[in-house]
Amino acid sequence: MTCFLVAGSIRKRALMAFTAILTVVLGGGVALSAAAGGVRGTVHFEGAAPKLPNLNMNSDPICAKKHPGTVQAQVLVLGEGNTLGNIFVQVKNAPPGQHAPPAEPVVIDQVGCFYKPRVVGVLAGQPVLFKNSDGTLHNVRGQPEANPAFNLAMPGMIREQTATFNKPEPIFPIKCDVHPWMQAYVAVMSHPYFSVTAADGKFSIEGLPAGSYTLEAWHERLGTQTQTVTVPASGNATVDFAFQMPER
Ligand SMILES: [Cu+2]
Repeated sequence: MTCFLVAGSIRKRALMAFTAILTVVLGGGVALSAAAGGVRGTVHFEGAAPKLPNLNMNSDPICAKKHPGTVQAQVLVLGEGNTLGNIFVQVKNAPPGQHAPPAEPVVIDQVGCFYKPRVVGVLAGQPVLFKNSDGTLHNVRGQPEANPAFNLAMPGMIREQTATFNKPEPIFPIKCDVHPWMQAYVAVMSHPYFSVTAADGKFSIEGLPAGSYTLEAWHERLGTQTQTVTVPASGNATVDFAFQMPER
């Protein structure tokens, strides 16, 4: 009887394992055929790069001490060959679908009296964790429109604060009233088809079914551009963007 139970149990477990494998194989297959491609590209700055102003952080000696040399404004982040960082790239006509927000927060640290990273995208309902690695007073003030405005005080001893934005909305600024040069940007998205460029200018948006999409690239000062791209049934489409100084 015991043997029968054990044998039955083993058979049952084997069956469950087989079902699990089948689910993974079939599930993976479905996922692969439904979301075969993506969009990749590089963003450049065209023309003579403007000289960025030096920041004076003497109003807070803790900040100033973290930058022994000169420290420049971070409005324009350029890489080798004038690739452009902090570009928020998103699909404007995202394929339909519900996207549960990840429990894992998007982290914005306050380091050297700058926000790192400066530009982030977050899914609606996904937490944003603000860290204070500086040991000095910051406050994190945001005035989104669809979501409630907020102002998180972060004295030196408060290392972490969390904010969650439940409604999608276009990118909005976050500021620190203590250090006026501190600025970050948060986009609250309804879908995960977005990417932010690092200094190398590269972006990558994965998991898109084949089709035609409008891509929007945003920069805090250089404006917004759109391009249409066709994602093939398998593989990636490539789209590059080039930003210039706006005409005054
Ligand atoms: Cu601050």
